[in-house]
Amino acid sequence: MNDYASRVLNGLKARNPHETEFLQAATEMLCSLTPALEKHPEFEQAGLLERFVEPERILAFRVPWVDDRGVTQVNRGYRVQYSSAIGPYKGGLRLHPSVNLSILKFLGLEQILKNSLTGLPIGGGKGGSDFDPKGKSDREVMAFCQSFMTELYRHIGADVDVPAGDIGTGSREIGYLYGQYKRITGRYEGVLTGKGLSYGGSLVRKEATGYGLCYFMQNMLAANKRKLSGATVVISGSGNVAIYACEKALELGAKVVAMSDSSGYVHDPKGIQLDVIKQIKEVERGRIREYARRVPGSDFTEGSTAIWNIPCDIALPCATQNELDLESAIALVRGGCYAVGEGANMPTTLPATEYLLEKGVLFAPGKAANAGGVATSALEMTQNSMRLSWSFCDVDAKLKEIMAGIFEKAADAAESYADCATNYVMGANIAGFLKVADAMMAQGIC
Ligand code: NDP
Ligand code: 2IT
Repeated sequence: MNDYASRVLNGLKARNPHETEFLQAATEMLCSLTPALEKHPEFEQAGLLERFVEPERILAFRVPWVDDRGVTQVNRGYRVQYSSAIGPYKGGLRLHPSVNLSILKFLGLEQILKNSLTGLPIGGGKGGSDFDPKGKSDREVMAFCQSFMTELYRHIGADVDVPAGDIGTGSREIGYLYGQYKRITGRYEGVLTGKGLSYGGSLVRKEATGYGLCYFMQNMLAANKRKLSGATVVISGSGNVAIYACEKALELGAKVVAMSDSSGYVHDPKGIQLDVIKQIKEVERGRIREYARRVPGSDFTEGSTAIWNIPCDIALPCATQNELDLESAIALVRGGCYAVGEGANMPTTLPATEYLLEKGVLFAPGKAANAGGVATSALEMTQNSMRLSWSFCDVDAKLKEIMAGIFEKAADAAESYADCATNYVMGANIAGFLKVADAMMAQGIC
């Protein structure tokens, strides 16, 4: 890391000593940027990095709602409006008991670079709450969403800040949030993405992150004389990203042998039956252990991290941050894994990422590989502005093209700046950063 980046990182550590996830994401980014910073000494003069790592605005608010027993509950709501250098703030809302500012700032920082890589005009933001939708009735979820939006509506807008889904926020939550926004403001506009198809949603948005991940992997594997077809794949998680990564991987001829949720994983050596997973997870909102009860020959193991002990060619972590640690990376390499694609945001710890790169495992970083979701959100915004709905085929073709473009940007930047032409971590960070940096330089100190 060069002196400038290291001073900025030390400043962040001093100011945010307890924000471990945020410091982890900032460390990875700042380490990667050294060769680009050396080429652009003018960035230091303009305090560009100091401004880049500091969110433009952080909103924190109380979210009171009444549960089914008539008891008042209070959650914390947040929106981190990180960067509007290249477009309106854009990024998801996470609903999970672990949500805090460290997590939302790490996600927001990643989102700036990810959104830049899509090539579309979207800035970076993230938000959410420590509310846990798990085990809540539809009415409780609606009460929470309406209360959350009753504060958030004044800070967002189709050209200001456009939230979407993330962990715990799916089409049900987006529907309730959208209804409340419309009711308060009287405006029918593309203020949220991931909407239902009957009220302004885009075809392919539901599938986009998982499909996009597989498109990215296809590009990366092809460039390195490998392919998805015929590969054995392990996917962690069984939510939106994992399910559609599995669907596309199967369509492309891979065999998926394991999936998980936060309670454990199922291993099905004959190949995961995706219709059973969809029934349990999307329809019944159940637990993955149920799969082993329904599919003979499969088994369930308590605890999700041991999923990486299953031998595979390709690993797709699609659950949450830091789910793949050094021990898991060692197990993957031992099991013959030659490629890892991050469907989740920052699922791989720094030591695990370093180890995988060192061992020559092809590594697709999340901010590049999972950008298909937000890219399709931007396509949803475009359709909303145009008052048009594109066909599944049209949106899917655009998604494919965007993912190929992201791979090319990451690969070109790796080739120009990194010691190793397949260091897509460095490539993605530099390519994403330079576009935003250019816009910030053009717009003066702000
Ligand atoms: P979902 O809520 O649909 O699914 C999350 C999945 O991950 C569930 O299987 C969940 O299990 C598991 N999980 C969540 N938290 C933990 C945890 N602490 N430990 C172990 N497992 C956990 O979320 P998404 O699929 O939308 O998101 C998954 C990841 O992908 C996140 O990192 C998200 O930021 C990222 N992402 C999402 C995009 C999107 O468009 N949705 C776009 C780009 C990235 P359980 O049900 O037991 O909690
Ligand atoms: O992490 C992500 O990119 C998302 N959760 C999707 C954000 C979006 O605005 O579609």
